[in-house]
Amino acid sequence: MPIMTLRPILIHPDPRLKKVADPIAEVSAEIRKQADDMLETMYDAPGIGLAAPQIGVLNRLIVMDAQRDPEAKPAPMVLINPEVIWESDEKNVYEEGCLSIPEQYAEVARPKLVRVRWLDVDGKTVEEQFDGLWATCVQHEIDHLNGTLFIDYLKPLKRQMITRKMQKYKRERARG
Ligand code: K2U
Ligand code: ZN
Repeated sequence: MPIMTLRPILIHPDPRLKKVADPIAEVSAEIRKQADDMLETMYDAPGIGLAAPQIGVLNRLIVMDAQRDPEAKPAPMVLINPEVIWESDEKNVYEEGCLSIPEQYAEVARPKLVRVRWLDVDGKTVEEQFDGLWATCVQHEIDHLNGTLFIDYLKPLKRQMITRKMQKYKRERARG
C-alpha cells in the first residue's frame, strides 16, 4: 500500500481556487502520487469529489467516488484532463456543498446527463456518460479546474453573504 498523505484543503476565498488549472502533459509517478493523496484527502473529509486546485495544485486532475452505499465497496475514479464532450438539455437541481466552502449549501441546476472524456492513470483515453449524483459531482469538479465554484451560480447577494461567512470562518480558524 503506497504511503498516502493527507493534503490541506484550501478554503474560499483563495486566489488559487479561481485560476484555470494547467493540463497534465504526462501521467508520471508524481501525478499518480497526487491522485492517491487526493483520494485519501477526499475520503477523510469526507467528500465524494475533490479537484487538484482544492489542495493548491493547479493541474487538471480530479478524483471522485459518488458511491454512497456503505455496504458496496468504494468506487474511486481518477480523471486526468477531463472534458465534457456532450451534455443533456434536461437539467437536474441538486443542493450542492463544497469542501472549500464548508457548511454552505445552495441549489444548483446542471445538465442531468454528461459525457466526459479523460486520461486514466495508465494514460488511456476513456469516455463515459454520467447521470444522477455522479453527473452533478463530475461537473462540480471540472468547474473547479476552471476556477468556478458552485456559489458562482448564485445571485450576487447570496454569494457575497457566503464569502463573508467564509472570511469570518478563516479569521477564527487562524486565531486557533
Ligand atoms: O468538490 C468538492 O468540494 C467536493 C464536493 C463534491 C460535490 C458537491 C456537490 C454535489 C456533488 C458533489 C462535496 O463537498 S463532497 C460532499 C458531498 C457528499 C455527498 C453529496 C454531496 C456533497
Ligand atoms: Zn467543491
